[in-house]
Order: sequence, then structure tokens, then C-alpha cells
Amino acid sequence: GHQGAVLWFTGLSGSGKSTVAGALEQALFSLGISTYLLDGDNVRHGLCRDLGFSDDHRRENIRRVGEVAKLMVDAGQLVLTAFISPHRAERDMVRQLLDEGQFIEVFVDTPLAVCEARDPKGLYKKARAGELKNFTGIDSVYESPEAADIHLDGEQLVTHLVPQLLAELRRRGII
Ligand code: GGZ
Repeated sequence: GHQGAVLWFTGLSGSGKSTVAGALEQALFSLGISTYLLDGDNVRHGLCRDLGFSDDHRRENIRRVGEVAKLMVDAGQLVLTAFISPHRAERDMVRQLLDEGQFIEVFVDTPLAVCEARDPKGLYKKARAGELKNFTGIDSVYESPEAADIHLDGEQLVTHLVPQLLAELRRRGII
């Protein structure tokens, strides 16, 4: 069995949040541990379809995701979330919603230049060209965690990062 908790991935667009969270989810599945991954793909098309990328809308996005994650943790789920979540205040707000030890902030620390070179969806290029406004890291803020529970080097391969995460989950008694 496992304890309900949220692994809250935060980082820039292109940092690897979704990739690492997805790979961790697969590894946990192989261990017989069920998880649920909340990310922009399943949230911004439904629950948060009315929200864009202004600071206020990002705040509301994170507030809603935090409340949903809390409900799922109350139901005993191990929840993974992959949102930029650029503001320290909202990440701390979600931490306050949960019990001590149930909120695990994971900083996927990938330099902006590396994210921009990866540019998997061509969004940095559009942002630099002024075709996409309020883009995180270009003309919208990203506040790096000062004391993340887990600090990942986003330039490492997932084959290195997943075992690191599994070890942290074991150490905390989550799995
Ligand atoms: C940042 C944007 C923007 C702007 C669209 N700024 O790399 P992606 O494409 O797949 O992930 C990004 C995603 C960010 O949504 P989140 O819900 O994680 O953001 S937040 O936590 O700040 O609410 C990116 C895409 O949406 N995207 N416009 N202006 N990312």
C-alpha cells in the first residue's frame, strides 16, 4: 500500500516536468502503485478551460488544481501534478491545504537556455517573436523554489531521475 500525497512538479515550459512525472508514473505502476497525473492536458481543456495565462488566471489554475489534488489525497491517491506553477505564493498555498508531509514540491531545475533550445512545441520561438504574450521566462515571471523538497537536475535523463524520485518516496514512507 501507499500513503496519499501530492508530488508537485514545478518548472519552466520544456523543463521536463511532464516527461519525468510520466516516467515516474510508469515505474510506480510496475510496482503495483496506482497514481493519478494532473497536467495541462487533462485540466486546461476541462476544469480550467475558462483560464488563460495572465498572472490572475495562473493563480486560479493552481488554486483549482490544489483543491482537486487535496480531494484525491483525502481519497488515498498518490497524485502527481505537472504545472509550471510559477508563483511561490500559490505553491505555498497548496502546501497549506495539505497535511505535513503530504505535499512534496519537486523542482525540475532546467536552465531557461536549455528549455529554449529544446522548444518542443515552438512556443519559445513564438514568444521571442512577440507572437505569444506572457510566456513564462520570457515576459512572465518564474519564481524558482528556494527550498524544494526534491531538487532535480532537469538536464539529467529520466532513467537517472526516476530512481532518485523512487528513493525519495521510500525515504518519506510514501511507498
Ligand atoms: C507558459 C504556456 C503559455 C504561456 C501556452 N506561458 O510546454 P507546454 O506548453 O506543454 O506547457 C506549457 C503550458 C503551461 O500551462 P500550466 O497550466 O502548467 O501553466 S501555469 O502553471 O502557469 O498555470 C506551454 C503552454 O501551457 N503555454 N501559453 N503564455 N506556458
